[in-house]
Amino acid sequence: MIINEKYDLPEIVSQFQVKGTISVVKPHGSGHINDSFHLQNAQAGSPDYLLQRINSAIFKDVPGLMENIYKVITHLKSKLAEIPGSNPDNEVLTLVKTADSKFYYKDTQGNYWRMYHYLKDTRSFDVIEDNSLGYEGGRAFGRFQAQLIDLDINSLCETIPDFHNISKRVNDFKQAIASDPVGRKQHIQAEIDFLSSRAEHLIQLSRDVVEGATTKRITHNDTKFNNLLLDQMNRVQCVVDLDTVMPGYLAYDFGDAIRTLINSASEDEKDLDKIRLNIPLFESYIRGYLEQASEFITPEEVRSLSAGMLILPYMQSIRFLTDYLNGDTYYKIHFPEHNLQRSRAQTQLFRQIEGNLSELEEIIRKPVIVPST
Ligand code: GN1
Ligand code: MG
Repeated sequence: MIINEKYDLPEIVSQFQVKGTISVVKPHGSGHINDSFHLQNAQAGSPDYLLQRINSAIFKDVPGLMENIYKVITHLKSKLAEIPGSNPDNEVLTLVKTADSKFYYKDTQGNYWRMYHYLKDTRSFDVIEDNSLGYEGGRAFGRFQAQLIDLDINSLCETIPDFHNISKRVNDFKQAIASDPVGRKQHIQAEIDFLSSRAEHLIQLSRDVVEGATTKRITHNDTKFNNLLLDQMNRVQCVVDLDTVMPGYLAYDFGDAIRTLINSASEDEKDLDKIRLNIPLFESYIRGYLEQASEFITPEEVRSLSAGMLILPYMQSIRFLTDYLNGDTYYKIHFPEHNLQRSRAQTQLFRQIEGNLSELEEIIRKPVIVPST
């Protein structure tokens, strides 16, 4: 029934408290780090499941990570339970326990696994065209942060330390350039020079406007638009990918969401001319976001948002290029120069945002008009 070349999936599935009979297993999603499988249930009335192998080379403390996710999910569900008409199990992920009541299973090869209920009839988008989706996305990530505002920030561990620390990312980049372990540096001097030319300014910006001026909150830290599951009416149903929910800065969640949403092309677009800014989508995101965030966001945090918008595509570009220089050890790649192509696309996006920054900042400063419906 379930055949996979790498993993003994029937054995792994049997470790979890699964109802019904799993008949079909399909690889799922476009994540760069973990492996995901959709388990289809043959028994009517029993749920489908999402089985994930957690990449423990990257998430080094899996028990801590799963503890975080459990706390976040429990908190979000309790918030939704207070809202009439909401359905916590549809709108927040539900973990499946193992036979010995844990939230992860370590197989005999040392791989870590976890399982969620699969949310049927939902979809996600890598590239968005419909402007109303920007508003939906902004509302969803704003509400996510708002709902976590009263969860104790000290109760969560850092699943990846220094995740959005730009100084650390620049240092890693410099180290990769210096050691050049697979001899790729010589072909990408122009890319290295451009990125190096912006490093000091962005580190300073992060110190002055983000880390030095605002405090940490519980943030998502991977606010790609495709981490939102939409229902059949294209309304956001659920925020997913909770692996990096931990203390962070609002500016970086905002910047990472804009990075994926404002880009008219995909994250790894080869044809750089296709990478343009979708300003109406940006406008609708900020409207949805501030509508939800207005209940907690400070003036300093609003001022920090544009810094996040510059820093995140830049940081993503150096992360991809660092991995390219290191021989593609971090992100999954689908062809040999994939990380280089990703980095070039993110640099192009960064250049566009940098070139249009005043216009974008003007939009952030516009007063938010809350729609009547
Ligand atoms: C990784 O695996 P995925 O696609 O959820 C990465 C994010 C990057 C993203 C780029 C733990 O996320 O930080 O923004 O790729 N996650 C980790 O698409 O490094
Ligand atoms: Mg992720």
